[in-house]
Amino acid sequence: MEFTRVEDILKGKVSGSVSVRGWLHHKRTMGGVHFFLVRDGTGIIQTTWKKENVGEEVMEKVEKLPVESVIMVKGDVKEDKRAPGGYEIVVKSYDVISKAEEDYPIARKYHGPDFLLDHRHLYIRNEKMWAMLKVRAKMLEAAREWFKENGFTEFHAPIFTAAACEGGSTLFPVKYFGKTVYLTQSWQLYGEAAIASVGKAYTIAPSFRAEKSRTRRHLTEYWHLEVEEPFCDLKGTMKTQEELITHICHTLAEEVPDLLKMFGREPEYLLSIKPPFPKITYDEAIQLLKKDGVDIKWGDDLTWVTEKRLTMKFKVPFFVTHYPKSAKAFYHKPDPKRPEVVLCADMLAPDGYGEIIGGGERISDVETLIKRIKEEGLKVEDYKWYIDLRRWGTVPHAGFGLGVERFIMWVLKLDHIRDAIAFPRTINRVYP
Ligand code: NSS
Repeated sequence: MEFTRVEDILKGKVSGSVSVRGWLHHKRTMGGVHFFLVRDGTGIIQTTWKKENVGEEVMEKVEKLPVESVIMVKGDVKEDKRAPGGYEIVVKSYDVISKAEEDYPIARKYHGPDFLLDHRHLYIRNEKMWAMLKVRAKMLEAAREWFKENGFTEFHAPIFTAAACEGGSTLFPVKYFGKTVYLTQSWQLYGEAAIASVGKAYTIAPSFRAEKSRTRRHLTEYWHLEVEEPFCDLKGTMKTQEELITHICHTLAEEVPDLLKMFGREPEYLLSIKPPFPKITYDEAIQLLKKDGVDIKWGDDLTWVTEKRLTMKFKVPFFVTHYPKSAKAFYHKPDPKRPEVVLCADMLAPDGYGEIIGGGERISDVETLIKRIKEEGLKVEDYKWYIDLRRWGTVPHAGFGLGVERFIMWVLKLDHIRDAIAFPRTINRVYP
Protein backbone atom coordinates (compact mmCIF):
# COMPACT_ATOMS: atom_id res chain seq x y z
CA MET A 1 0.00 0.00 0.00
CA GLU A 2 1.16 3.52 -0.84
CA PHE A 3 1.23 6.07 1.95
CA THR A 4 1.27 9.83 1.46
CA ARG A 5 3.92 11.87 3.23
CA VAL A 6 2.48 14.48 5.58
CA GLU A 7 5.08 16.94 4.34
CA ASP A 8 3.65 16.72 0.82
CA ILE A 9 0.13 17.40 2.07
CA LEU A 10 1.30 20.44 4.08
CA LYS A 11 3.11 21.78 1.01
CA GLY A 12 -0.13 21.56 -0.95
CA LYS A 13 1.25 18.93 -3.33
CA VAL A 14 -1.55 16.39 -2.79
CA SER A 15 -5.32 16.59 -2.83
CA GLY A 16 -8.21 14.17 -2.70
CA SER A 17 -8.09 10.83 -0.97
CA VAL A 18 -4.92 9.86 0.94
CA SER A 19 -3.63 7.21 3.33
CA VAL A 20 -1.24 8.33 6.04
CA ARG A 21 0.44 6.35 8.78
CA GLY A 22 2.13 7.62 11.88
CA TRP A 23 2.10 8.24 15.60
CA LEU A 24 -0.85 9.70 17.44
CA HIS A 25 0.86 12.90 18.54
CA HIS A 26 -1.89 14.74 20.39
CA LYS A 27 -5.62 14.28 21.04
CA ARG A 28 -8.31 16.91 21.45
CA THR A 29 -12.09 16.60 21.21
CA MET A 30 -14.40 19.58 20.72
CA GLY A 31 -18.10 19.66 20.02
CA GLY A 32 -18.18 15.90 19.45
CA VAL A 33 -15.39 16.07 16.83
CA HIS A 34 -11.93 14.54 17.42
CA PHE A 35 -9.00 16.63 16.25
CA PHE A 36 -6.08 14.21 16.48
CA LEU A 37 -2.59 15.23 15.39
CA VAL A 38 -0.67 12.52 13.52
CA ARG A 39 3.11 12.59 13.14
CA ASP A 40 4.79 10.59 10.39
CA GLY A 41 8.41 11.77 10.56
CA THR A 42 7.97 14.22 7.71
CA GLY A 43 5.49 16.45 9.51
CA ILE A 44 2.49 16.70 11.81
CA ILE A 45 -1.06 16.93 10.47
CA GLN A 46 -4.51 17.29 11.98
CA THR A 47 -6.87 14.40 11.37
CA THR A 48 -10.53 15.21 11.90
CA TRP A 49 -12.95 12.48 13.01
CA LYS A 50 -16.70 12.98 12.77
CA LYS A 51 -19.52 10.64 13.70
CA GLU A 52 -21.21 11.01 10.30
CA ASN A 53 -18.05 9.78 8.55
CA VAL A 54 -16.78 6.98 10.79
CA GLY A 55 -19.75 6.06 12.98
CA GLU A 56 -20.42 6.20 16.71
CA GLU A 57 -18.48 3.04 17.57
CA VAL A 58 -15.22 4.22 15.95
CA MET A 59 -15.55 7.64 17.61
CA GLU A 60 -15.70 5.95 21.02
CA LYS A 61 -12.91 3.48 20.26
CA VAL A 62 -10.39 6.02 19.04
CA GLU A 63 -11.15 8.37 21.88
CA LYS A 64 -9.65 5.71 24.17
CA LEU A 65 -6.58 5.15 22.00
CA PRO A 66 -3.48 6.25 23.96
CA VAL A 67 -1.21 8.91 22.47
CA GLU A 68 1.85 7.51 20.66
CA SER A 69 -0.22 4.61 19.30
CA VAL A 70 0.59 4.05 15.64
CA ILE A 71 -2.35 4.32 13.27
CA MET A 72 -3.17 4.32 9.61
CA VAL A 73 -5.88 6.72 8.46
CA LYS A 74 -7.60 7.03 5.14
CA GLY A 75 -9.48 10.20 4.28
CA ASP A 76 -9.77 13.37 2.23
CA VAL A 77 -7.32 16.25 2.31
CA LYS A 78 -8.98 19.56 3.08
CA GLU A 79 -7.47 23.01 3.24
CA ASP A 80 -8.40 24.64 6.53
CA LYS A 81 -6.81 27.82 7.87
CA ARG A 82 -7.67 26.81 11.45
CA ALA A 83 -5.69 23.56 11.29
CA PRO A 84 -2.02 23.71 12.29
CA GLY A 85 -0.12 23.80 8.98
CA GLY A 86 -3.27 24.83 7.09
CA TYR A 87 -4.44 21.34 6.03
CA GLU A 88 -6.36 18.49 7.63
CA ILE A 89 -7.40 14.97 6.76
CA VAL A 90 -11.10 14.25 7.14
CA VAL A 91 -10.97 10.61 8.24
CA LYS A 92 -13.08 7.96 6.47
CA SER A 93 -11.46 4.81 7.88
CA TYR A 94 -8.55 3.79 10.06
CA ASP A 95 -6.51 0.91 11.40
CA VAL A 96 -4.42 0.54 14.55
CA ILE A 97 -0.92 -0.66 13.72
CA SER A 98 0.34 -0.63 17.32
CA LYS A 99 -1.48 0.34 20.47
CA ALA A 100 0.68 2.28 22.92
CA GLU A 101 0.55 1.79 26.67
CA GLU A 102 -1.36 4.32 28.77
CA ASP A 103 0.45 7.09 30.66
CA TYR A 104 2.95 8.32 28.09
CA PRO A 105 5.65 9.76 30.37
CA ILE A 106 6.05 12.94 28.32
CA ALA A 107 2.42 13.92 28.10
CA ARG A 108 1.84 17.60 27.37
CA LYS A 109 2.46 19.24 30.72
CA TYR A 110 5.41 20.95 32.37
CA HIS A 111 8.45 18.73 32.98
CA GLY A 112 11.79 19.84 34.41
CA PRO A 113 14.94 19.67 32.27
CA ASP A 114 16.35 16.63 34.09
CA PHE A 115 13.16 14.65 33.63
CA LEU A 116 13.18 15.43 29.92
CA LEU A 117 16.86 14.50 29.62
CA ASP A 118 16.14 11.18 31.38
CA HIS A 119 13.39 10.57 28.81
CA ARG A 120 15.33 11.87 25.83
CA HIS A 121 14.54 8.67 23.86
CA LEU A 122 10.90 9.79 23.89
CA TYR A 123 11.45 13.55 24.04
CA ILE A 124 13.08 13.57 20.60
CA ARG A 125 9.49 13.13 19.32
CA ASN A 126 8.68 16.61 20.64
CA GLU A 127 7.92 19.15 17.88
CA LYS A 128 10.88 21.40 18.62
CA MET A 129 13.30 18.49 18.91
CA TRP A 130 11.96 17.12 15.63
CA ALA A 131 12.42 20.52 13.98
CA MET A 132 15.98 20.85 15.34
CA LEU A 133 16.88 17.37 14.08
CA LYS A 134 15.54 18.24 10.63
CA VAL A 135 17.48 21.52 10.52
CA ARG A 136 20.63 19.74 11.70
CA ALA A 137 20.29 17.11 8.97
CA LYS A 138 19.65 19.82 6.38
CA MET A 139 22.74 21.70 7.55
CA LEU A 140 24.97 18.68 6.97
CA GLU A 141 23.27 17.91 3.67
CA ALA A 142 24.01 21.49 2.53
CA ALA A 143 27.62 21.19 3.68
CA ARG A 144 28.13 17.95 1.74
CA GLU A 145 26.54 19.54 -1.30
CA TRP A 146 28.98 22.46 -1.07
CA PHE A 147 31.95 20.11 -0.64
CA LYS A 148 30.89 18.15 -3.68
CA GLU A 149 30.49 21.25 -5.83
CA ASN A 150 33.87 22.55 -4.73
CA GLY A 151 35.98 19.45 -5.23
CA PHE A 152 36.48 18.24 -1.66
CA THR A 153 36.84 14.52 -0.81
CA GLU A 154 35.38 13.02 2.37
CA PHE A 155 38.14 11.37 4.38
CA HIS A 156 37.86 9.31 7.56
CA ALA A 157 40.34 9.26 10.43
CA PRO A 158 40.56 6.97 13.46
CA ILE A 159 38.74 7.70 16.72
CA PHE A 160 41.40 5.93 18.83
CA THR A 161 44.51 8.09 18.80
CA ALA A 162 47.93 7.99 20.46
CA ALA A 163 48.44 11.71 21.13
CA ALA A 164 46.74 15.05 21.67
CA CYS A 165 45.79 17.51 18.96
CA GLU A 166 44.26 20.19 21.18
CA GLY A 167 46.19 19.85 24.44
CA GLY A 168 46.37 17.14 27.10
CA SER A 169 43.88 18.59 29.57
CA THR A 170 40.78 17.50 27.65
CA LEU A 171 41.93 14.02 26.55
CA PHE A 172 39.74 10.99 27.26
CA PRO A 173 41.93 7.97 28.08
CA VAL A 174 40.77 4.52 26.96
CA LYS A 175 42.27 1.19 28.04
CA TYR A 176 43.60 -0.44 24.90
CA PHE A 177 45.10 -3.92 25.41
CA GLY A 178 47.45 -2.91 28.19
CA LYS A 179 48.16 0.52 26.76
CA THR A 180 46.43 3.86 27.16
CA VAL A 181 45.11 5.54 24.05
CA TYR A 182 42.77 8.52 23.67
CA LEU A 183 39.49 9.35 21.98
CA THR A 184 40.17 11.81 19.19
CA GLN A 185 39.85 15.54 19.86
CA SER A 186 40.10 16.38 16.18
CA TRP A 187 40.54 14.83 12.76
CA GLN A 188 42.98 17.56 11.82
CA LEU A 189 46.35 15.83 12.07
CA TYR A 190 45.05 13.00 9.87
CA GLY A 191 43.43 15.56 7.59
CA GLU A 192 46.88 17.03 7.07
CA ALA A 193 48.07 13.57 5.99
CA ALA A 194 45.05 13.19 3.70
CA ILE A 195 45.69 16.26 1.54
CA ALA A 196 48.84 14.75 0.01
CA SER A 197 46.70 11.82 -1.12
CA VAL A 198 43.23 13.09 -1.99
CA GLY A 199 43.72 16.87 -2.11
CA LYS A 200 41.11 19.10 -0.48
CA ALA A 201 39.55 16.99 2.27
CA TYR A 202 36.75 17.11 4.84
CA THR A 203 35.07 15.01 7.46
CA ILE A 204 31.93 15.09 9.59
CA ALA A 205 32.62 12.96 12.66
CA PRO A 206 32.48 12.93 16.45
CA SER A 207 35.22 14.58 18.48
CA PHE A 208 35.70 14.10 22.20
CA ARG A 209 36.73 16.53 24.91
CA ALA A 210 36.98 15.71 28.61
CA GLU A 211 35.65 19.18 29.35
CA LYS A 212 35.53 19.91 33.03
CA SER A 213 33.74 23.18 32.36
CA ARG A 214 30.01 22.92 32.88
CA THR A 215 28.95 25.56 30.42
CA ARG A 216 25.98 25.84 28.13
CA ARG A 217 28.21 25.32 25.13
CA HIS A 218 30.39 22.34 25.96
CA LEU A 219 29.66 18.72 25.21
CA THR A 220 32.08 15.88 25.92
CA GLU A 221 31.14 14.28 22.58
CA TYR A 222 30.28 16.60 19.72
CA TRP A 223 30.08 16.48 15.92
CA HIS A 224 32.95 18.13 14.20
CA LEU A 225 32.98 19.24 10.58
CA GLU A 226 36.62 19.62 9.62
CA VAL A 227 38.38 20.77 6.48
CA GLU A 228 41.99 20.74 5.30
CA GLU A 229 43.31 22.30 2.08
CA PRO A 230 46.75 22.08 0.45
CA PHE A 231 48.20 25.24 -1.17
CA CYS A 232 46.14 27.30 1.22
CA ASP A 233 46.97 30.05 3.71
CA LEU A 234 45.08 31.87 6.47
CA LYS A 235 43.28 34.11 3.97
CA GLY A 236 42.35 31.10 1.83
CA THR A 237 40.82 29.09 4.65
CA MET A 238 38.79 32.10 5.84
CA LYS A 239 37.40 32.42 2.31
CA THR A 240 36.44 28.72 2.32
CA GLN A 241 34.71 29.15 5.68
CA GLU A 242 32.77 32.23 4.55
CA GLU A 243 31.54 30.47 1.44
CA LEU A 244 30.61 27.25 3.23
CA ILE A 245 28.75 29.04 6.05
CA THR A 246 26.97 31.27 3.54
CA HIS A 247 25.85 28.28 1.48
CA ILE A 248 24.55 26.49 4.59
CA CYS A 249 22.70 29.60 5.86
CA HIS A 250 21.08 30.23 2.48
CA THR A 251 20.07 26.60 2.02
CA LEU A 252 18.40 26.55 5.45
CA ALA A 253 16.57 29.81 4.71
CA GLU A 254 15.37 28.55 1.34
CA GLU A 255 14.52 24.94 2.19
CA VAL A 256 13.35 24.94 5.82
CA PRO A 257 12.10 28.49 6.53
CA ASP A 258 9.14 27.31 8.62
CA LEU A 259 11.36 25.22 10.88
CA LEU A 260 13.61 28.25 11.48
CA LYS A 261 10.60 30.37 12.38
CA MET A 262 9.59 27.85 15.07
CA PHE A 263 12.73 29.00 16.91
CA GLY A 264 12.27 32.70 16.22
CA ARG A 265 14.98 32.76 13.55
CA GLU A 266 14.02 34.85 10.54
CA PRO A 267 15.03 33.21 7.22
CA GLU A 268 15.70 36.71 5.81
CA TYR A 269 18.44 37.19 8.37
CA LEU A 270 20.24 34.04 7.19
CA LEU A 271 19.85 35.19 3.59
CA SER A 272 21.52 38.48 4.50
CA ILE A 273 24.72 36.64 5.46
CA LYS A 274 27.32 36.81 2.73
CA PRO A 275 31.10 37.10 2.28
CA PRO A 276 33.25 38.85 3.26
CA PHE A 277 32.65 38.46 7.02
CA PRO A 278 34.00 41.15 9.37
CA LYS A 279 37.57 40.46 10.53
CA ILE A 280 39.35 41.81 13.58
CA THR A 281 42.70 40.84 15.06
CA TYR A 282 43.11 39.52 18.57
CA ASP A 283 44.82 42.85 19.44
CA GLU A 284 41.75 44.77 18.28
CA ALA A 285 39.49 42.42 20.23
CA ILE A 286 41.46 43.09 23.43
CA GLN A 287 41.25 46.84 22.82
CA LEU A 288 37.49 46.66 22.25
CA LEU A 289 37.04 44.68 25.46
CA LYS A 290 39.27 47.00 27.51
CA LYS A 291 37.28 49.97 26.25
CA ASP A 292 34.22 48.19 27.63
CA GLY A 293 35.85 47.99 31.03
CA VAL A 294 36.59 44.25 30.82
CA ASP A 295 39.56 43.16 32.95
CA ILE A 296 41.70 41.47 30.29
CA LYS A 297 45.33 41.74 29.20
CA TRP A 298 47.24 40.85 26.05
CA GLY A 299 48.08 37.13 26.09
CA ASP A 300 44.90 35.98 27.85
CA ASP A 301 42.78 33.56 25.86
CA LEU A 302 39.24 34.73 25.24
CA THR A 303 37.02 32.98 27.78
CA TRP A 304 33.37 32.14 27.40
CA VAL A 305 32.50 35.36 29.23
CA THR A 306 34.81 37.79 27.41
CA GLU A 307 33.96 36.24 24.06
CA LYS A 308 30.28 36.75 24.78
CA ARG A 309 30.88 40.46 25.43
CA LEU A 310 32.72 40.76 22.14
CA THR A 311 30.08 38.97 20.09
CA MET A 312 27.35 41.31 21.36
CA LYS A 313 29.02 43.98 19.22
CA PHE A 314 28.38 42.07 15.97
CA LYS A 315 25.27 41.21 13.99
CA VAL A 316 26.80 38.56 11.69
CA PRO A 317 29.51 35.89 12.13
CA PHE A 318 33.01 37.42 12.26
CA PHE A 319 36.64 36.36 12.53
CA VAL A 320 39.17 37.02 15.25
CA THR A 321 42.67 36.43 13.85
CA HIS A 322 46.31 36.40 15.01
CA TYR A 323 46.00 35.11 18.57
CA PRO A 324 49.07 34.93 20.82
CA LYS A 325 51.03 31.73 20.28
CA SER A 326 50.58 30.90 23.96
CA ALA A 327 46.77 30.75 23.62
CA LYS A 328 46.75 28.26 20.73
CA ALA A 329 47.76 24.65 19.93
CA PHE A 330 51.29 23.74 18.78
CA TYR A 331 50.51 23.24 15.06
CA HIS A 332 49.58 26.86 14.26
CA LYS A 333 52.05 28.70 12.01
CA PRO A 334 53.74 31.65 13.75
CA ASP A 335 53.36 34.92 11.84
CA PRO A 336 56.74 35.49 10.09
CA LYS A 337 56.34 39.25 10.68
CA ARG A 338 55.46 38.85 14.36
CA PRO A 339 56.36 35.43 15.77
CA GLU A 340 54.56 35.97 19.09
CA VAL A 341 51.23 35.57 17.26
CA VAL A 342 50.00 32.76 15.01
CA LEU A 343 48.23 32.75 11.63
CA CYS A 344 44.94 31.51 13.04
CA ALA A 345 41.31 32.53 12.86
CA ASP A 346 38.33 31.71 15.01
CA MET A 347 34.86 32.39 13.65
CA LEU A 348 32.53 33.78 16.29
CA ALA A 349 28.75 33.85 16.02
CA PRO A 350 27.11 37.15 17.01
CA ASP A 351 24.63 38.02 19.77
CA GLY A 352 26.45 36.21 22.55
CA TYR A 353 26.85 32.80 20.90
CA GLY A 354 30.64 32.84 20.49
CA GLU A 355 33.15 30.55 18.82
CA ILE A 356 31.77 28.18 16.22
CA ILE A 357 34.96 27.57 14.22
CA GLY A 358 38.64 27.26 15.10
CA GLY A 359 41.30 27.05 12.42
CA GLY A 360 44.16 28.62 10.52
CA GLU A 361 47.39 27.98 8.68
CA ARG A 362 49.61 25.09 9.81
CA ILE A 363 53.36 24.95 10.31
CA SER A 364 54.73 23.44 7.09
CA ASP A 365 58.44 23.06 7.85
CA VAL A 366 60.14 20.40 9.98
CA GLU A 367 62.32 22.61 12.19
CA THR A 368 59.62 25.05 13.32
CA LEU A 369 57.24 22.16 14.02
CA ILE A 370 59.74 20.26 16.19
CA LYS A 371 60.59 23.49 18.02
CA ARG A 372 56.93 24.19 18.77
CA ILE A 373 56.25 20.60 19.90
CA LYS A 374 59.14 20.86 22.37
CA GLU A 375 58.10 24.33 23.55
CA GLU A 376 54.68 22.99 24.42
CA GLY A 377 56.22 20.19 26.48
CA LEU A 378 54.94 17.48 24.10
CA LYS A 379 56.94 14.37 23.14
CA VAL A 380 58.49 14.56 19.66
CA GLU A 381 58.26 10.76 19.24
CA ASP A 382 54.46 10.89 19.70
CA TYR A 383 54.27 13.11 16.62
CA LYS A 384 56.86 11.36 14.45
CA TRP A 385 54.41 10.49 11.68
CA TYR A 386 52.95 14.00 11.73
CA ILE A 387 56.43 15.52 11.43
CA ASP A 388 57.15 13.13 8.51
CA LEU A 389 54.45 14.92 6.53
CA ARG A 390 56.82 17.92 6.42
CA ARG A 391 59.70 15.79 5.15
CA TRP A 392 58.07 14.44 2.01
CA GLY A 393 56.05 16.81 -0.10
CA THR A 394 55.19 19.58 2.34
CA VAL A 395 53.13 22.53 1.09
CA PRO A 396 51.54 25.55 2.76
CA HIS A 397 48.21 24.31 4.06
CA ALA A 398 45.35 25.42 6.24
CA GLY A 399 42.06 24.18 7.62
CA PHE A 400 39.43 24.49 10.28
CA GLY A 401 36.92 22.71 12.51
CA LEU A 402 33.28 23.72 12.88
CA GLY A 403 31.31 22.56 15.92
CA VAL A 404 28.02 21.30 14.46
CA GLU A 405 26.09 21.81 17.71
CA ARG A 406 27.59 25.28 18.23
CA PHE A 407 26.41 26.25 14.76
CA ILE A 408 22.91 24.86 15.34
CA MET A 409 22.76 26.62 18.70
CA TRP A 410 23.35 29.95 16.99
CA VAL A 411 21.10 29.32 13.98
CA LEU A 412 18.19 28.20 16.18
CA LYS A 413 18.90 30.64 19.02
CA LEU A 414 19.15 27.80 21.56
CA ASP A 415 20.05 28.55 25.18
CA HIS A 416 21.86 25.29 25.71
CA ILE A 417 24.08 23.19 23.44
CA ARG A 418 22.43 19.96 24.63
CA ASP A 419 19.33 20.94 22.64
CA ALA A 420 21.34 20.89 19.42
CA ILE A 421 21.90 17.11 19.55
CA ALA A 422 19.56 14.14 20.07
CA PHE A 423 21.42 12.40 22.88
CA PRO A 424 23.76 14.89 24.55
CA ARG A 425 26.90 13.75 26.35
CA THR A 426 27.98 16.09 29.12
CA ILE A 427 30.11 15.84 32.23
CA ASN A 428 27.18 14.34 34.18
CA ARG A 429 25.14 12.58 31.51
CA VAL A 430 25.68 9.44 29.42
CA TYR A 431 22.09 8.09 29.74
CA PRO A 432 20.02 7.39 27.73
O1 NSS B 1 39.55 23.12 19.45
S1 NSS B 1 39.03 23.79 18.28
O2 NSS B 1 38.87 25.21 18.37
N1 NSS B 1 39.95 23.49 17.00
C1 NSS B 1 40.25 22.24 16.60
O3 NSS B 1 39.88 21.22 17.13
C2 NSS B 1 41.05 22.16 15.30
N2 NSS B 1 41.92 20.99 15.37
C3 NSS B 1 40.10 22.09 14.15
C4 NSS B 1 40.78 22.08 12.82
O4 NSS B 1 41.47 23.04 12.52
N3 NSS B 1 40.58 21.05 12.02
O5 NSS B 1 37.62 23.14 17.99
C5 NSS B 1 36.94 23.46 16.81
C6 NSS B 1 35.49 23.73 17.07
C7 NSS B 1 35.24 24.91 18.02
O6 NSS B 1 35.29 26.13 17.35
C8 NSS B 1 33.85 24.59 18.53
O7 NSS B 1 32.89 24.99 17.60
C9 NSS B 1 33.85 23.07 18.58
O8 NSS B 1 34.89 22.63 17.74
N4 NSS B 1 34.08 22.59 19.94
C10 NSS B 1 33.13 22.09 20.75
N5 NSS B 1 31.81 21.93 20.56
C11 NSS B 1 31.09 21.40 21.58
N6 NSS B 1 31.63 20.99 22.75
C12 NSS B 1 32.95 21.13 22.98
N7 NSS B 1 33.46 20.72 24.13
C13 NSS B 1 33.76 21.70 21.94
N8 NSS B 1 35.08 21.96 21.83
C14 NSS B 1 35.25 22.50 20.60
